[in-house]
Amino acid sequence: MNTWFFEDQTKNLKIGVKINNILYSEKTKYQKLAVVDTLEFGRMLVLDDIIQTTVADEFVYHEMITHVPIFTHSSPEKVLVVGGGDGGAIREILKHPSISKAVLVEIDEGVVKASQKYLPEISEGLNDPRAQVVIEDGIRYIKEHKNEFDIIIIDSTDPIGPAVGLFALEFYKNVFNCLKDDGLFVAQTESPFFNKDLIKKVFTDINSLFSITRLYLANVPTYPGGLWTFTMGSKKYDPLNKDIKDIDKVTGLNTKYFNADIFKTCFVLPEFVRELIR
Ligand code: AG3
Repeated sequence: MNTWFFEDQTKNLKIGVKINNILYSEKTKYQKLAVVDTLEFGRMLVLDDIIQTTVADEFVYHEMITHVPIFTHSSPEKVLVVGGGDGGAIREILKHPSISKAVLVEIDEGVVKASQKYLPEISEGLNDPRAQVVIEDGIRYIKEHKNEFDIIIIDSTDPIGPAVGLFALEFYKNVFNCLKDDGLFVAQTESPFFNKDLIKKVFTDINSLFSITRLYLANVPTYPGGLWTFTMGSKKYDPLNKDIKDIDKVTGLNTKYFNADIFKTCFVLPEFVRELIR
């Protein structure tokens, strides 16, 4: 078979992935969902024709969206993930023994179900007794919970359709209020090549609410441009002041991307990215 999946990464750029077969597809209440078996990246979750994660490269994104905020905080116990129905972020969070509760709020139950069935190596953390899955609109959940979480992780889709509200100032205000007094949050904030205006706006908005705002980078080969940004808003802890010797002492994380040196260097930005947040 010689079948290809294409994602329009921008109006003028596509990524093509050769596929073995389509394992599952459905039209959920919110979006088109598919799990596809690819030759290069293994199984891949696709929502509305956009690549969300693949078995081969998911570790980069899921390790970086979780371990960076967790090590920035001194002693997190309660973590909330908004979106991320595949469960990859929850799996990483629960590698930390200090975490007593990890709540996943995903709007689309179809994503959780398909991931549990077809992507067990990504979703396995959802079976942990410390994990709680809530099928609800994250925007509403955050509005209704105040002063509750040490860390919030916004593991959203691209800023189109239902996810637009997850990149809005109004939402970040509610995130601020949902966090404890020393809380912090991280959002995935897209490509520094193709989403410049979004990154600028999000950074400015977060910076208007939180005393510390930091942007960091990781390389995810299946995302547009590869280079990917994450933006952190923090009430008290600054990752730049973290003593990375503490990170080296932690064992058992079994990460493939994240380590103490990466914690330090992911905040080192190339000139064109610095420019975006100046
Ligand atoms: N969240 C989606 C990141 C955006 C990918 N964008 C794209 N391929 N155009 C990832 C969910 C993984 N838990």
